[in-house]
Amino acid sequence: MINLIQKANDNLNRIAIKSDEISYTYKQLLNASESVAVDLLGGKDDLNEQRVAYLVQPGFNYTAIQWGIWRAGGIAIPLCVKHPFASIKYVLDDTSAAMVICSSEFEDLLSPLKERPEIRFMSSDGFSSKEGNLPDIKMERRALILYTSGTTGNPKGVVTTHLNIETQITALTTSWEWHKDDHILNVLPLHHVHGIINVMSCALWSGACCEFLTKFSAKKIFNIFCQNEVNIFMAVPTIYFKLIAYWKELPIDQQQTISASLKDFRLMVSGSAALPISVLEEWKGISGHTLLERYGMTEMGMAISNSYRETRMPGHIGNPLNKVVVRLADEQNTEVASGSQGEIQVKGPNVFKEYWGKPEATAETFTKDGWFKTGDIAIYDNGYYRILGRNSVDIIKSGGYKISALEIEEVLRKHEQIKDCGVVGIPDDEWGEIIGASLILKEEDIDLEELNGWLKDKLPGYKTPRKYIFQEDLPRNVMGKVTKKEITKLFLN
Ligand code: MLC
Ligand code: AMP
Repeated sequence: MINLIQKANDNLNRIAIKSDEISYTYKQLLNASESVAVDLLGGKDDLNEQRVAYLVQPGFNYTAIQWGIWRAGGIAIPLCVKHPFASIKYVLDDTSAAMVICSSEFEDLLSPLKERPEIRFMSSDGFSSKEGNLPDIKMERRALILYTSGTTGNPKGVVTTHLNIETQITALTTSWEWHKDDHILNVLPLHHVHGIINVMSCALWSGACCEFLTKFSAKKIFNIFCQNEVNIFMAVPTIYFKLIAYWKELPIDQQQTISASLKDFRLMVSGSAALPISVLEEWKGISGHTLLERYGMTEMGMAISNSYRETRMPGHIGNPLNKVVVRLADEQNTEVASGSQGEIQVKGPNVFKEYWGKPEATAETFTKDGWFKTGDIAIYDNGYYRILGRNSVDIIKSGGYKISALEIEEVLRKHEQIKDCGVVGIPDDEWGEIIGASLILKEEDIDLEELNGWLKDKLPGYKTPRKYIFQEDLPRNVMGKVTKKEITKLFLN
């Protein structure tokens, strides 16, 4: 049996999940996930890695469905609750999903797919209590597909096995000393590793409680903190920025109440994007905590982390986690001399198996001797790794989401008034980067409100350009290649 699920038997009467103000025990989670598994199996012995996608808000049902898919032998594909139909359809087509589970709020969105005979639709509310025989799942089997943007246009499905996931979880539960009495608040989306692995699965592995807030709200987060149950929090830098901004506007007595609650936390973590030192310092002033910054990626979970007990070095990401081997390499994939900068390359049982259905892309992302090439450039500096940037200008990180400039350009070029375009990330204090698009128009004018409306059903909000400029032609180098840095400069002027 999958160890993460097996371990729940040690904690049957403890609270596993709190969502919508209801608490659920590990026993309820085991029972509910068994009912899901039996329904999905529908009399078969094993789903044998059939892909099962689910579109459900974070909470008890989400977790029961994910565990149910795993217990039935399927591969779980969490869909993003903020995605428009086109992005969801892309994932279902790319994975040839056999089943889709969705909650009633998303039924209308998915209704065009219901005519497809090859997909079985199930309601997330429709799992009646059932018991049955479940297959024995080997740890080497595929467990999860998460979609991530890369340097090629469309997002790729990152496949991890149960062993990859368990390694990713235990690296964090040991390093950050998770225990049964921990209580974490999840405010992150559950189609990415930050929410799924670092928050939810680490809590469940530890017999701890994971509380869910489905929609980000600084006010609600602080209200929950002030109930003095939560003792761990993890978020992207943008969320800390937003919490700081909200706190600053509060009357002094409320600020003091919040700060007093925060002081009792055991651990506060930031990751998914570079943590500005100004945010780290302001948060320390409010909470008394030096945020623990760590570094990871969908393809490998967390790889490098500052220490739980020792000094946390601002502006640095720390040292490799348990079982993760890290090196810095040059463009020929040769390890660089100590003190030089290079691409972070990683080996270990935490590293993913493959990009779904893309053997060439998988092969390209590993060196001949098996190192995973992250694309992130770093230096080893005074005993800690420090990120310097990325080796591609076409990857943007906004609000902790990884976004491909090329994917947005492909969509923009389909607009009838746009002849060409160049999309870049513009540095931004709140979002890390915001998306800027330089447009070359066929006609003289374009209605930007109309353009943004047109984009709405093609791209999720976080992939939508926030700033536009107009040019006669895109800046190019002597080889004719668009020079993105020149476009970025125009936005900064
Ligand atoms: C939203 N808005 C943006 C934006 N996203 N503006 C600029 N850039 C963006 N990226 C605007 C909207 O237009 C809207 O504006 C307002 O912000 C609120 O929009 P929303 O959609 O309701 O956003 P909100 O729910 O507040 O989301 C903000 C957030 C979210 C920070 C909570 O971006 C988020 O959950 N980020 C986390 C992503 C994550 O988990 N990444 C981990 C990947 S895994 P208006 O004007 O209408 O108010 C990974 C590996 C690792 O990276 O190491 O962890
Ligand atoms: P994703 O593909 O969404 O999993 O995002 C992974 C990317 O997020 C990494 O390749 C890094 O570029 C970035 N990232 C994650 N953590 C950090 C961090 N602490 N500092 C800087 N960048 C980070």
